[in-house]
Amino acid sequence: MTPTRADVCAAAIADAFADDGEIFASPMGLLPMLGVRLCRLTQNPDLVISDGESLFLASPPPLFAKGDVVEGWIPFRRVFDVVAYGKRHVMMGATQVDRHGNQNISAIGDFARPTRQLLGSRGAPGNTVNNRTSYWVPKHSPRVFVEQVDVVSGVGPTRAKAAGTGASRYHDIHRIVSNLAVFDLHGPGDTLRLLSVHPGVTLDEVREASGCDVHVDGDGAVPESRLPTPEELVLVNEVLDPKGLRFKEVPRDA
Ligand code: F8G
Repeated sequence: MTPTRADVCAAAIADAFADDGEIFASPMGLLPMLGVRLCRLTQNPDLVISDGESLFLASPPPLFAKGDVVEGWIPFRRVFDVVAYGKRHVMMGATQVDRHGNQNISAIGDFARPTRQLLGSRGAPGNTVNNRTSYWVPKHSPRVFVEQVDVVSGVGPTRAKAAGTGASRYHDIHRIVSNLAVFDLHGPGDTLRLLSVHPGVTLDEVREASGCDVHVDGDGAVPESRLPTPEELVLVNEVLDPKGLRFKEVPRDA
């Protein structure tokens, strides 16, 4: 089985949850859900997963399929409790994400008269100051990776530190995974740092697709994101996503 770009993204997302231990994983979106379920079946069997609505599941079902064994109930009001005490790693989307790790899912343009109204900030503020938080970007482009977001929904490290220990003590933007590469925020001054480019993607392509500077450590040689193992490929293709739903988000021929 030849790994596709979507499979590489799923493996990169699984790696982002690999060292979390027994916490509540909250993937928002298709590839994040696939990567979290892959991680639960391979690297982190202690990861607590849900059906994305209100049920904790004993084992990860295929994407959008009903879970067979329910372990618990987690309605929205209880999610807020979990958000408050932090045993959670959420991977949200990001309509915009900037060089300082701020995320926008709220609106585009001037807040008083936005050119586009989006989802709203939802759980992003509380997530980023209380829990480990990661982002998934299915279409890496200069309008997503920007110098400064139009509205701060998810808070980056510099703003969290400026707001004081209440906002910075548990702040942990862990990974930003896009269809081109993997990043963290350990560049100079807590800025975007390129960790790996997906196989077939060049550093120049990442730079051209980013509307802000991207820090690269050392001499500029960037590792490649790892390929999924044969076991992971079987799990993705035959167990978790046999219908190939992941290709709706990251095309098979990417
Ligand atoms: C743009 C851009 C851009 C898009 N720049 N323009 C244009 C300029 C585009 C379109 C138009 C629309 C804990 C918790 C919660 C909960 C818990 C508490 C959360 C209870 C749950 C509920 C709650 C947050 C989770 C996410 C989703 C983040 C995304 C994407 C999308 C696409 C996939 C949904 N850069 N981009 N445009 N939610 N969002 O040309 O213009 O804007 O664009 O954690 O909720 O309250 O708290 O959305 O947008 O993580 O992932 O936004 O609407 O389809 O159509 O792409 O074409 O109309 O002209 P979309 P899209 P036009 S945690």
